[in-house]
Amino acid sequence: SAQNDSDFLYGYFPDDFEWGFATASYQIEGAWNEDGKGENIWDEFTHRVPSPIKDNSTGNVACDSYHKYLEDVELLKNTGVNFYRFSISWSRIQPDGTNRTFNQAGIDYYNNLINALIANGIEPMVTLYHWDLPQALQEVGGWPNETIVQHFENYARVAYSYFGDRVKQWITFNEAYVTCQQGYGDASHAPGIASPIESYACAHNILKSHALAYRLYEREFKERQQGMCGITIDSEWFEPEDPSNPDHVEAAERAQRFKHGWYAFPVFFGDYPSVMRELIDLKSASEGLLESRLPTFDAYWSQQLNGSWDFLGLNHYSTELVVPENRTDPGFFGDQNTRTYQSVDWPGSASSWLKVVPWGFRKLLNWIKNTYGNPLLLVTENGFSDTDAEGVNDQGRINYYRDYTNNMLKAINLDGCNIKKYTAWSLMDNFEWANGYTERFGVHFVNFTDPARPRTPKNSQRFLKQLFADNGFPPQ
Ligand code: GBH
Repeated sequence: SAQNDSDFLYGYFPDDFEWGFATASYQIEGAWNEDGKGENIWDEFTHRVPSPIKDNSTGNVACDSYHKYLEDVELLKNTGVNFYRFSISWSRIQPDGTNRTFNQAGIDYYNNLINALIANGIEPMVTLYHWDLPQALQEVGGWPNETIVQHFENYARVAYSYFGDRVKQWITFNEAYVTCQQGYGDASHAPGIASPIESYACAHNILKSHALAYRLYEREFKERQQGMCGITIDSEWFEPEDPSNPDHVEAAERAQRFKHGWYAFPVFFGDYPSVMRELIDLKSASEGLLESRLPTFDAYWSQQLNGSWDFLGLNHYSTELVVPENRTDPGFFGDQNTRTYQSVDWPGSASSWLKVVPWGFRKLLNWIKNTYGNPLLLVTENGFSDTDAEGVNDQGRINYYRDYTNNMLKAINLDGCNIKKYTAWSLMDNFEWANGYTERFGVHFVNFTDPARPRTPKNSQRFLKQLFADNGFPPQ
């Protein structure tokens, strides 16, 4: 069956396939208040008392990549990558998030990093927004306030202008789902505001911001700089609990459209999935609301959004089983009329949500191919967590990478999916958001109790180095 991973596929990725690692500014940089950087929402969130973070930690120092970026470039070079995906800390270059402020030291930092990458033959891939909103913008309402859309376009212009001569891969947003659902839905992430309304408003303004940033690049930079701009959307694979039951199959498709389609349908088709529109409108009315909790795009915004991609970025980690369930709890989960869970038979990781289900990756890649017309897809994150206990002997991570990339190979070579890059999360252990330093995702071990933050290659670093060098799995 498709769910049987024993049929390992030997063979190679296409000749032009590229490999890299991803990180994010708040998770690695540290230097939270150095050289003119403004405060951001993760600084504010992690500094709350009592701490909302599992181990009470912060990203104040993290991997100290603000000072150690040349070492990071060495690690990348030693692993033989084609590219490096990192994100820009918005408040490092615009301390209050608007055109009223500008910080040359922040520009210098990213210029130095980009130049070091290029000097070592590593292509930079830049994410504009990986969750660290300037605090000043949060204080006027953050993503749910529409005025942010113009500020994001202005910020994008600064980034394209200063770095676009050398950066050819732009990702506007990393996982807007997490920004909106963890930031405003369950409030486990900054800014920690629980609200069934705000998460949809947040998504709406992020989508508009993406559209403006994409159109700006297309209009003023693309011809001269010859780069590409896209968005990274995260999704599990949603598998029906009982694939022979049409109601389960429909519920799984609904879950897939709510999670991935919430962001991707506007970008590919100019509007939310109709199943979201129908269900949320209906539920809003039955709650006695005068307007739907799901906002509407007018013709202008629909047009700006429609086709606002040169590639689709995908972050994928795990799979969920789905059953239909009539629900009345307002918000993203209740609105779907589904219940999801993970099988106890699936191997785990250090993260509660991350079960190892390699065949789900192949199914999701095929769903994307079929739903959006086989777009150019870049896998912008995929990875596995363990703890201090495993140290550098991370066989679980090796198994995960082997089996997930093998399913991607099947998706490309057997199913015809148009995938051109694979990005492993992550280059090194780092600040894992609400879970602090208790979960490790790196292929380099970082000692967070040592002020020098030494990085040590794990066994998985050697595994991926070989995979990258071979560009596949040489027939045995
Ligand atoms: C990605 O999120 C992020 O882009 C990256 O920054 C992060 O370090 C990496 O994955 C690993 O998590 O703890 O049960 O409340 C992946 C999506 C969002 C999935 C947060 C887990 C928390 C679930 N993740 N979510 S829970």
